[in-house]
Amino acid sequence: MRYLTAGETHGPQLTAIIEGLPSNLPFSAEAVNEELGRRQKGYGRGLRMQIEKDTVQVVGGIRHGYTTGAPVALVVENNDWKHWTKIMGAEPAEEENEGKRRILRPRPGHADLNGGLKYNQKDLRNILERSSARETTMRVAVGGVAKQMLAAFGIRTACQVLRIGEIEAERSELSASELAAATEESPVRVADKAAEAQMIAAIDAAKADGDTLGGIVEAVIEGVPVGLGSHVQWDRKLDGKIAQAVLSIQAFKGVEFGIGFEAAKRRGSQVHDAILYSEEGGFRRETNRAGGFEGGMTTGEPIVVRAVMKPISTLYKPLKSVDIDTKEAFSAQVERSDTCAVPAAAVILENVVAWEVANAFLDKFGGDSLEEIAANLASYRAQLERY
Ligand code: EPS
Repeated sequence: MRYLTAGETHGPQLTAIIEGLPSNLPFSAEAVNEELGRRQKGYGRGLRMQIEKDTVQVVGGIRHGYTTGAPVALVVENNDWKHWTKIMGAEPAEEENEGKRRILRPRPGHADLNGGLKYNQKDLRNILERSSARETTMRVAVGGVAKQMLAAFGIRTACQVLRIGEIEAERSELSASELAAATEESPVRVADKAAEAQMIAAIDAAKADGDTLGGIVEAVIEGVPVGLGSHVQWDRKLDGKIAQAVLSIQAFKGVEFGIGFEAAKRRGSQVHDAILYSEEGGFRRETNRAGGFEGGMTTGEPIVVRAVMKPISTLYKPLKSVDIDTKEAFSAQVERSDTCAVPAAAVILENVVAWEVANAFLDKFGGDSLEEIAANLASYRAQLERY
């Protein structure tokens, strides 16, 4: 499967086309909207989230609640567009609007300067409109479809925030469905109430200082069969594919699986997961420090992916920058933005990983219809039992 997204943050709409979904997959727009709503929540967002009420429109590939096998096309309209029609319209600019809201002072940390140089744009709006994390709306819409496919095969996903700035939350070891329930009502998407209050205070303090905060988020995927991905070729290793997808999320700077970077400090006996066997349960692991992967393949234990989001680069007290016209030193452009989007980042991570897992699932059990995939999965499970 593959998907593409299109659309600008202040354009009329965002669009995604998903190619390769099997037919007969139950599809609920409500379930996609739930994911979109989860992404919009979170303490620390700016005014934009009060303008947008992200709702998906299905404009291809679904009929009467099921996929047909045709490309699925999804649209989310930007409510903010009505304020930007003159500035962002596709038609030639009217004379009085020419150059209006031109952005000339690139924000350090954003795509502004590199993009302006690369695409030879003297209005950096032509870069920031597309590099904006508004695009993650469609990653989540696409993930919302992937999650429905995974759910049809008993695979569940969840996420949590583990750190915002200096404040660390205690990592919850709950199962995916319990974790989803425990974090859903938290404004910072943590199960740890003490950390929640401290995180909110840290966001308030950063906002008062005109500054921003990043953090660490985690996604958990449970019920994944052993053997998704492969050790035989570098680009078939599923942990590698997930890492690439995760680092493609706006502002994400690092990724780890299981105990991750902690493995560098420990001896091997404290890193690897002992193998156990029982008649009823087959093979399993005593621990899951590997985060569900060995040799680029799933072990059958939950996939545990963590990622670092850097603080948002649009600062109300901006860093030094240079005007691209005059080359004079100036403060960077101040644009309306968020203080902290880490709770939303957790939802984005969960959905981006869900897509990669759904894709690997189809690679292994591929078929054109849900029934064909179910038959392939059943035959693989029977093979595992005979092993
Ligand atoms: C973003 C800047 C802000 C965020 C936006 C991402 O938008 P605006 O400039 O319109 O206030 O709110 O995030 C979203 C719109 C969203 O849906 O998450 C940026 O520069 O990346």
